[in-house]
Amino acid sequence: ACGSSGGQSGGSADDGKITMGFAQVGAESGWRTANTKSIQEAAAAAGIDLKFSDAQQKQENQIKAIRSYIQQKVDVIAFSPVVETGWDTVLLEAKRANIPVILTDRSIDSDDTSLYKTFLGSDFVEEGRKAGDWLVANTQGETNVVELQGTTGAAPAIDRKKGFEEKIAARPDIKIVATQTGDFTRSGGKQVMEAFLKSTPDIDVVYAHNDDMGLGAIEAIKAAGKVPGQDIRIITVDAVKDGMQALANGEINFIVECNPLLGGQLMDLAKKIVAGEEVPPRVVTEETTFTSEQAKAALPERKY
Ligand code: GZL
Repeated sequence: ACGSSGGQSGGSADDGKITMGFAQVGAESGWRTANTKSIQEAAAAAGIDLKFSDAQQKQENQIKAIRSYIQQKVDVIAFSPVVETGWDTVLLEAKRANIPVILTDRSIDSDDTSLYKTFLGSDFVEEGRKAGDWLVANTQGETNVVELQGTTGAAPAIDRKKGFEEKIAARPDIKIVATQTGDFTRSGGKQVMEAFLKSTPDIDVVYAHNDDMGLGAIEAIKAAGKVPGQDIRIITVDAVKDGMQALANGEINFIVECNPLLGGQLMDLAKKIVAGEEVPPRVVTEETTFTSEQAKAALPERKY
């Protein structure tokens, strides 16, 4: 609609369609590509004109993309903040341009909650708790854990660590003996695991903040002549197809699902916001966990 459709935004679409600017983190993992596919398909299905950018996991690229959407006077901006901090300035510019913002997947730690209309995504602390609960229930005695952290400063990395540590605190014999970021990528997970295998004796368990780093760790463990899933057990988060296949094969022992299919809910929220309707400030994604047996059963109809 010309001018501001629904009175809520600076939208300038001339055909009555809502225009959304989406600033994606990157294409670093299987989860991310599934998330992107969900958003693009849902926009098409909802008749929303989507402008999309890939920031290659760089915050400055996301900020540039958001600024360009403001210049283009889109009706609504949505993005997944690569890290929690450093967004207030650009989100204030969006607010002054009267363009509503939706956070998806990852959140920000700003005190000013007027900078965005809602945050649609998983509870990452709960995901870490689920991983910790499984380990507490499935290990006895001294257990040395090495942790492959997600991107430094990213909400899922901070919170998955927090939830996991909260649960293993109950067991002093479970210790994180080494921890480092693998930046959510397969190559990052492999490189860090190679270093851990050289520097850290007696590794019992890998806790990887996503499947892709866990899959990289598997390559390093095999190259070191050990059996992943047996000599060194592996817990990951996401439950993308490649991770679920490794879980079904017994190379990964437990996966906490992190659902990337946020596209449909995002478009519904965007339509409501542009129409000037109220939306909840927080929408938590539905998700579960998988053992090896459950992965075998779920794989055939897994969408991503
Ligand atoms: C979680 C998402 C994380 C995934 C990773 O919602 O932000 O980023 O767990 C992805 O696979 O890179």
